[in-house]
Amino acid sequence: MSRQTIIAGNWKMNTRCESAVALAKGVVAAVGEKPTVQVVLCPPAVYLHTVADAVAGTAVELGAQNLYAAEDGAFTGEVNAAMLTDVGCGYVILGHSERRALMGETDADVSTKLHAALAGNLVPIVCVGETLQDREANQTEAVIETQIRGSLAGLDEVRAAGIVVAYEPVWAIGTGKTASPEQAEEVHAFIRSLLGELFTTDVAAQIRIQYGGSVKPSNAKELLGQPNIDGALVGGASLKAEDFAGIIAAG
Ligand code: G2H
Repeated sequence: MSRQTIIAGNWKMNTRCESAVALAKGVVAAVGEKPTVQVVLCPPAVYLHTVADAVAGTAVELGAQNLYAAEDGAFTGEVNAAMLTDVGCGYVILGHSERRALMGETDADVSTKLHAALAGNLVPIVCVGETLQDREANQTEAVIETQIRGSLAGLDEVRAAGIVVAYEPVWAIGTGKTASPEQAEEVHAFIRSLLGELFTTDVAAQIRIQYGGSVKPSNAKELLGQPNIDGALVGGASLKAEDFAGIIAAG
């Protein structure tokens, strides 16, 4: 089963109007007209529209960093799936460890958002990952299994095939520490076998699993060369077009 590599830039809470446009245009220039990998930019919500304009008519796609799982209504400060598709998003990151840690997002919240994303025609990028404490206590697989089962609760096989999972070990996020290709591959293979249990092996073989956590041009090739690593969710290194381009080239 061949899965198209997907490289997504998670800009987190960075950039301003001008720098967001410059960065998006820099990525567009680096990517060219027909990239062999899929490239998605996830700017802050307030700049989605601006970045949508900057990438319009190019191969670069747009994603959001979060959504609120409700129809329009009295939800001050929130943004729903319909609004995200309205400004051109095709993807949405869900359950990033920063949101889990800082905003208290639970697996149940992620599952609710997942269904809202799918109902709104957005491809969810569902993030899971263990802390250093979990890893040192040999709890990596148990933690990942709980997150996957909870975050994907209620998902049927047909829709499951189209989602993206991002494995992001919390200890590797923004720390400069990267999981070794072997460490990452071990967890990716575990996730795929778990997805096979939850759905079917055929569906599991279609689901793309990205690695995230201090991905940079110097480590991307080895990570992306692993059989179960189908892309990267890139934070810090997505904020410089040349670094992000280096990662795309490695895919
Ligand atoms: C992990 C990643 C992007 P960074 O959060 O999602 O960030 O590449 O800075 O570790």
